Amino acid sequence: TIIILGANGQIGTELAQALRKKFGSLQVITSDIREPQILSENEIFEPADVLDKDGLRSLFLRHKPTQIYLLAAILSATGEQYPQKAWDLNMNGLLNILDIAVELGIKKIFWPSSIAVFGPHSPKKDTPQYCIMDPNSIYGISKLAGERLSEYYHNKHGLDIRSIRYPGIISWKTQPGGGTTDYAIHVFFEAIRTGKYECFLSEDTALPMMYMEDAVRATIQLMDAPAENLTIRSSYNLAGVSFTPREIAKEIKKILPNFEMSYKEGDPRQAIANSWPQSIEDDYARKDWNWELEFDLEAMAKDMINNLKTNG
Ligand code: VAH
Repeated sequence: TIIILGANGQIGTELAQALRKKFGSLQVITSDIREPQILSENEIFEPADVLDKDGLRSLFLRHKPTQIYLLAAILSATGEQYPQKAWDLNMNGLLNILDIAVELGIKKIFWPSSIAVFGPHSPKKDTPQYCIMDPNSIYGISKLAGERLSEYYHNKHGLDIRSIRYPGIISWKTQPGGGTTDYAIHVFFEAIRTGKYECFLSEDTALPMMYMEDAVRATIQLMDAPAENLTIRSSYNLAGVSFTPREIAKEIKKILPNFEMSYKEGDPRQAIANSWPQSIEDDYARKDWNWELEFDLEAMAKDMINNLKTNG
């Protein structure tokens, strides 16, 4: 079986659906500190706190998972409000899983990193896999430390842990919680709901993003890849598609001509965004596990708006 921790979040919700489809509902156990809003027949949920090591161990002993996805985390903007809590959850949650995975011999682990591992001295454009990394948000610092730990556990204990440095992820099924890239989702919801949006990032702030369908497909593809093909056990860069608020507004206007975007200055998320790359390179993911992006900005905007109109 597979256990997804932090399964009620933006990525967990859709990854759980995809994994249930691939392996069958009874093979996928979702877990979170909050109860899920809806649980369909045949879906198994177990409450768990990733900071409760004994609780995790007994959950794993009961279900004997072969794969674990650890998605419980505090994102960049919330992390700046509660740095201690973010460090504690992001670090100790990961350490608990790494230790129990080694102890119980769990076959494969997935843990997400982020482009937030880069910082002001990293190259801003086409940021390579290996370069100076000086993250200055507590979220980025915790992700970089987590990457080092993952590689360490792989080298030292042979743990098969796999990871992606996700760009900002855009989706319509579940709202994100507390990130800097959240504007690129809110803008769609507000465009449909009110026809306008006040953006908390400036119009020229370019950031790497990715549509959820691509993000889920990448995750499953990486988890399916033969271990011997993987040359990176810290975390793989994934480029996605880079754009600015101005560019996304223009794309939305093509479909919703009356849409209007305005900009609010002085939001603390701007400083976080300024410290991140504008675009990144993903040659290792392409080479090691044949990664290929499907959704560009235009395809993403079309699909978001269609889905929000019909299902939102
Ligand atoms: C955040 N969405 O904004 C996350 C993220 C690349 C960004 O990891 O905090």
